[in-house]
Amino acid sequence: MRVAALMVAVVFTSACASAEAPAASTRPAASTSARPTTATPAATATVDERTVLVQLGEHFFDPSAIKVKVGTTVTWRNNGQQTHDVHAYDGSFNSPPLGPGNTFTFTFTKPGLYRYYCIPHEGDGMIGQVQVE
Ligand SMILES: [Cu+2]
Repeated sequence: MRVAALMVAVVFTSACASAEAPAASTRPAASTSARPTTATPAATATVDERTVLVQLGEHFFDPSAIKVKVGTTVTWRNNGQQTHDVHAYDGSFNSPPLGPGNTFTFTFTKPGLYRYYCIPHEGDGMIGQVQVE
């Protein structure tokens, strides 16, 4: 079920990227190189890509734990029906409230373990972490 949701997330992201291409451009809108790549839903997914997608749902982050290299940009996308947000416990990053379909991105420039949570749903276990190496 979650795999299907992840695939949907990638499709949505691609469609979004195309829709945001400059209208005046005469070039084909085929720039898929920056498309976020989803990680396998392991306990801690190790990802080599420069851009990683984490989806938000009710009430979880998926994948909830990822391991990335310094310089990686993580995009959180709310694929749920409720409003969620993304806040680092150490204050490294704070998203505004994210309605359904909205995204938040942050580029990790320093190694470390970044634990984060969703303010309304922290009590429901909506927490995650990014290990940056
Ligand atoms: Cu939430």
